[in-house]
Amino acid sequence: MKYLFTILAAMGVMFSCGGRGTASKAAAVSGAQERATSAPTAEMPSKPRNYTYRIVKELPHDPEAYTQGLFWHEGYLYEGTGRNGSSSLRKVDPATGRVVQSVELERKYFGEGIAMLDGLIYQLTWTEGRAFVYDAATFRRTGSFSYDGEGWGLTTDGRRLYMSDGSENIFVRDPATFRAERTITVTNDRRNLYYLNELEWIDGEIWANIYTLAEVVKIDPETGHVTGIIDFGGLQSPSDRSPRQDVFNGIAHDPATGNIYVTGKLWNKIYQVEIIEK
Ligand SMILES: [Ca+2]
Repeated sequence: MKYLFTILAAMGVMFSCGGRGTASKAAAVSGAQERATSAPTAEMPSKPRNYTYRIVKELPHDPEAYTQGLFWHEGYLYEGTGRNGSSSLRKVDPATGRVVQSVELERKYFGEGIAMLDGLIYQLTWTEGRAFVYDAATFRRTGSFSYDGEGWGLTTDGRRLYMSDGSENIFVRDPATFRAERTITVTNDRRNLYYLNELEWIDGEIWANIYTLAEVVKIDPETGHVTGIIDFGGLQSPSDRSPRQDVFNGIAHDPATGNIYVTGKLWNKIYQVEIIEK
């Protein structure tokens, strides 16, 4: 029942805000409803731990940035933005929110998740089946790969790329070829978990936004089991909300400090947060 409610809530958000909701997304919701009735997998994980958060610091965020990818590297936030005609890769000074380096995507591309590995930045596109590769220092495009299906979130463990496509699957890809070597199917203690969106590799686990929810799940990359659920409800104060903003999206982690940052599409702030077990 709770799952049905979640699906209905997701549909409501999708069709009311119009963000990236399309006919294909509606079809995905319908498909997920059908799959939700299928039998659970044989080996069910234990119940995930529940977490909440505390805001440590509020940072400025460009309210025109439709955040689709976010990571931290050596004192800067890197952001991939979406929508046709306003998709970009940008390097941002976190203290001021100023964009210090950027490159635009051609109008036909809708930018999605980003990740940095071995001096290169990879950027997905939503339905165009193309991943762009940039020199991380110059933002010069050095190549691209094609892939099947949609591109949503992207992260890395420092060796491989981990990519979501809005389904319950995360694909482990070879950064040299973009070939999918392994598929991680994400499950909690009751069912498969769909709409995995923006990703972040944190301390040996994959953290994933669930599309349309202010919720992040922690995933064991070996088993796909959800080990924890972080509820980010109430993150924004009412005065920080704007009528045109879209859903919660974007997780970044600074491995040097352990700091964690989250934001949303067209939000005016990025929040440094501490995660607390309930
Ligand atoms: Ca991220």
